[in-house]
Amino acid sequence: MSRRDIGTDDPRVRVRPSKRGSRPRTKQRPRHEDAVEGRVLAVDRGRYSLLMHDGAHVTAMKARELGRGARNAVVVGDRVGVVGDVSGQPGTLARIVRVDERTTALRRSAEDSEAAGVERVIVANADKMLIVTALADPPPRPRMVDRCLVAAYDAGMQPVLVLTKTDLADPRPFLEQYAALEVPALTTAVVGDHVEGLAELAEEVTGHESVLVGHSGVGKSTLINALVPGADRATGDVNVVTGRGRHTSSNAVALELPGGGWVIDTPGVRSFGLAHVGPEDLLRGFPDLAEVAAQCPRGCSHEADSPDCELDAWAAGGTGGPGAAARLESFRRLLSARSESAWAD
Ligand SMILES: Nc1nc2c(ncn2[C@@H]2O[C@H](COP(=O)(O)OP(=O)(O)OP(=O)(O)O)[C@@H](O)[C@H]2O)c(=O)[nH]1
Ligand SMILES: [Mg+2]
Ligand SMILES: [Zn+2]
Repeated sequence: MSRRDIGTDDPRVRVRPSKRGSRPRTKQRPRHEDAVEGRVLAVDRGRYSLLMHDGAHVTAMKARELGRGARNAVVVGDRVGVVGDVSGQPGTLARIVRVDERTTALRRSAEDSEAAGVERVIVANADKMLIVTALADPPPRPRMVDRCLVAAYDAGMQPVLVLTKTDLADPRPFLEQYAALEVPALTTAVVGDHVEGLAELAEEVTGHESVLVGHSGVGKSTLINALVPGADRATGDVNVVTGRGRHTSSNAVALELPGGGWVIDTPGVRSFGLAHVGPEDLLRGFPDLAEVAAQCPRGCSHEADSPDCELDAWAAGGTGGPGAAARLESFRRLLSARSESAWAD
């Protein structure tokens, strides 16, 4: 078929029904029916570490036919079809020929110069996002937490707040800011060679696929090492001058939990571009508000100054119940965190 523009009236053209509807991506290639199933555990300079269905660890490259660029990226957590040498013997290289439909996709959009606006999937198929925040060293940055929450709701993941280093500061003031969001919250502290709160954390993640996100130095890899014996992820000091971590982890890695399920360690993020998230995407994380917002005037952005936003009547008129005002305020805080500069932290 030629590449000419055949126009949207042509029945062969499927108009994208919505951004959301177009998200899952399947690249079925019938001629690769012999492809075997694998899971992407790590990506390093064009080499993919895979765990195959039969337990073999295989290194693979991406077939050229899958395309290049951010839109065609194969990422940690992806389920893929692989052909070629899947023995896993040293020196062998298999080929990824298919990426299965994703259940979730954690995205961020680039905000710097030339790549600005390009949205990039960083982790696929995780169902929980552990937003890891240190209570001190580095100090908590609520705007970053808000931005992670937006990303989680947009991706369709269950967010969980994990407050680390409770040996250094009291978690209560921080937790109060998030009470209205009803996000589960856990606290941890490393005391000697023991992690307090580990049992609760293990319970939260067992049987799930969870991605840990947060600034450098908050203790993500420390928690992964505690959860997965033998994970041996490097951990690093927090710089005494800048109070920031040193970006010890440089790539995302999926690790299997002893009790079942997976955790994905990620490098510390400085920013979380959310230019791709609209008000309706965020509402997915607020089913109670979404129901009310469905009655809003067309195109309502649900912001504090939106004329005739139904959410205002709901929160002020008592129909939403006692917690409604606080919940609306939290929703709008996240809504505004979305458009703020990612570098505000
Ligand atoms: N006091 C205290 N220190 C902790 C705790 N958890 C982790 N740390 C220390 O914080 C530093 C950073 O921990 P990492 O686990 O490397 O942090 P990370 O989030 O993986 O950082 P990046 O890989 O750079 O993103 C290390 O020196 C840890 O020992 C805690 O609960 N209390
Ligand atoms: Mg790390
Ligand atoms: Zn509205």
